[in-house]
Amino acid sequence: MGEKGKNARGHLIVVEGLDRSGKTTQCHMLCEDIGGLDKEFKYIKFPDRTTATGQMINAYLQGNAEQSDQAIHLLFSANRWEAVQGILNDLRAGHTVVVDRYAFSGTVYSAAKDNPSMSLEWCWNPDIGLPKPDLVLFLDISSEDAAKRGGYGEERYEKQEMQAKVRALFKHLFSRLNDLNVKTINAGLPLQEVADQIWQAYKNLDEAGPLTEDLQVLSTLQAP
Ligand code: NYM
Ligand code: MG
Repeated sequence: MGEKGKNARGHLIVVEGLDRSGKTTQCHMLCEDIGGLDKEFKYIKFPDRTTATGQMINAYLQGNAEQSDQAIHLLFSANRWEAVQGILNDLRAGHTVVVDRYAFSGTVYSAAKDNPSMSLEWCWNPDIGLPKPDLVLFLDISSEDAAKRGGYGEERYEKQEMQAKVRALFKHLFSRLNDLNVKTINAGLPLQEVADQIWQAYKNLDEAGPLTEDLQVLSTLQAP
């Protein structure tokens, strides 16, 4: 086990959750452990604030620019689409790609705005066709417990009421993606316990053997 055939691709692993759920810390711990196995990995965080779209997104999140709900939604999606070729190259080179937020955040944060012209389907559609993760780790925490962690910050969306909606929408969205491999982890547990559960989920994936089939893509939501 763990022996990679020449054409084996790497795993695409996405970590999702509310603000203050511990995603970034856990991504770093996971990457460190993957590196410890002498495996190549790549860490990507969305939004990637360094690109042209990312700078527009950053200005919006920090309250320094206005955008319509639709325009900012599509910018977040474009910020992922412009990274796709790089992700595919890494996966095909056999590297594990760990992604901090993805299309799932993209859909639920926008849908939580309750804009009547932006249904959940509308929000999901621009991300159809993106590489489909082999594993989604949903770091689940209540908005109350997340708020206790030093409080939410100053960025747009970092309000408890919004976060509570986002959490409910994450659960609803995952229920409409039955063929997605989602593992929900109680992110209210101590840091190391969360990390241990994430590591177990990663090991299960890794020990299932090398991946030779090509990657699938995200497709339409199933009926509620
Ligand atoms: N966010 C993130 C969205 O609204 N749509 C998206 O597509 C993505 C990837 O951006 N509050 C929101 C969620 C966060 C904010 O992310 C910035 P982070 O991980 O806090 O830097
Ligand atoms: Mg944040």
